[in-house]
Amino acid sequence: MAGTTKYLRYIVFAFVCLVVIFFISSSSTVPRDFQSASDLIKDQSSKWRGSQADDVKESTDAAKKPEASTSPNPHAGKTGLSETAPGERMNATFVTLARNSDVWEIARSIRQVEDRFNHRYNYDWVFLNDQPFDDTFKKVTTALTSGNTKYGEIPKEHWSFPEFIDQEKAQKVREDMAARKIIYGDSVSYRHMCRYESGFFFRHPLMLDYEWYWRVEPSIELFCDINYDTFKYMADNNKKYSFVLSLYEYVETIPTLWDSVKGFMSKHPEHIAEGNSMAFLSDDDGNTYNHCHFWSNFEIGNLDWLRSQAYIDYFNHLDRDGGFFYERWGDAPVHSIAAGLMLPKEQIHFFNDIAYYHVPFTHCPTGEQTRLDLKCHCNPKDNFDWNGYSCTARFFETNGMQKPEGYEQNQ
Ligand SMILES: Nc1nc2c(ncn2[C@@H]2O[C@H](COP(=O)(O)OP(=O)(O)OP(=O)(O)O)[C@@H](O)[C@H]2O)c(=O)[nH]1
Ligand SMILES: [Mg+2]
Repeated sequence: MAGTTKYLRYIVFAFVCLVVIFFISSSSTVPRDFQSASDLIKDQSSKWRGSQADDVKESTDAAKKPEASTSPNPHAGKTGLSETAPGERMNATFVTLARNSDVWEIARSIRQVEDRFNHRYNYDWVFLNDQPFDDTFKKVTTALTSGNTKYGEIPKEHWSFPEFIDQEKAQKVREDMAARKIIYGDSVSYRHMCRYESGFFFRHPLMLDYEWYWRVEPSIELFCDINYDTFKYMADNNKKYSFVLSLYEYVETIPTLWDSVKGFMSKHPEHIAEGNSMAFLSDDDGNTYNHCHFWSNFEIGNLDWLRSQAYIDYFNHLDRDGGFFYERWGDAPVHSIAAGLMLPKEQIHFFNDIAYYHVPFTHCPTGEQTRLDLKCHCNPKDNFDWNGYSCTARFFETNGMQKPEGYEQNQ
């Protein structure tokens, strides 16, 4: 009898267990056919998905949640969680000239470029330096970029005094400029940098693989989403050079630059384009320079144009005249004058929709609807375009372009 009671107890206990298991499994929302935790996360997120257009935002949100990250890979999310833009890619790269000590400043720039644009396009990034890049620089920048990174050392002959430069004369200029407190006036490296950006970066072996470049400097900011391929825009619209900010050059740094340009124009009239932007550069049809230039810390441009015979002849002529060392010619006026004279004016593009900051100037798109559509976070009051020191109004006039809606309030 005692044995029967024991068996009965076992049967009742087993029955209660079965009832409990049944209730747990029928009230659970965990679908049994999921393969892994990531399937489960995907399913949960799809319940919140309203439309396809939300995909980018959603995956970004998921990336921010620590519980959604199951991978110990320090580069996790590099490509996996962002929506890649469909379509072909151009033969293009970002390019940055930097020192190892610029690492944290360039890190900020890269993060902004990736967040606002490149996480969808994954273009490559070429870094150039007159010294070897160190491991920290390479590690940090590779982790932040979504495309391939390449690191190049600049050949010595592109970062040193050419033999025709009189060293003593150059040194006296630096001392004089230091006494006159001209910014970077006493710096040798700044002069090598300006000359390199003017005449050599596009000829670096790593750059020879590409047709298009986008120059990025340390500590810049991008304030709006860029939802289209800017390189493809340039190609499709037959553009060769572009800018976001323009201004007047500091005249003390280029007293004889225009004389050298005039020498080039008379030696090589075949390189001067019909329908060029002389009216942007000069108020007296080329007799004098008005100092207007496109600010070259931002540039999207065509490398084949910079590698053309016309541009190389232009650079060599200027270089021989020695103003990179006997004055302090900047690559911004050098590039701008080249684009202004050797390209038909329609081939220079103003990117109103690329909102940009490099100390101390901001380009914030004129037009409220543009700023809202592109999720911009710049203050329109900071926009420099219609300020008296900007040359952008002149660019619009030269090109017969209508100034954007709302520009008057911005002056
Ligand atoms: N490798 C290397 N890069 C340099 C050197 N000097 C400047 N650069 C880089 O060249 C670019 C322009 O230099 P900047 O110091 O930003 O010059 P700038 O924009 O006229 O002046 P800032 O207002 O100080 O930004 C930046 O990308 C720098 O990182 C140098 O001596 N070596
Ligand atoms: Mg800079």
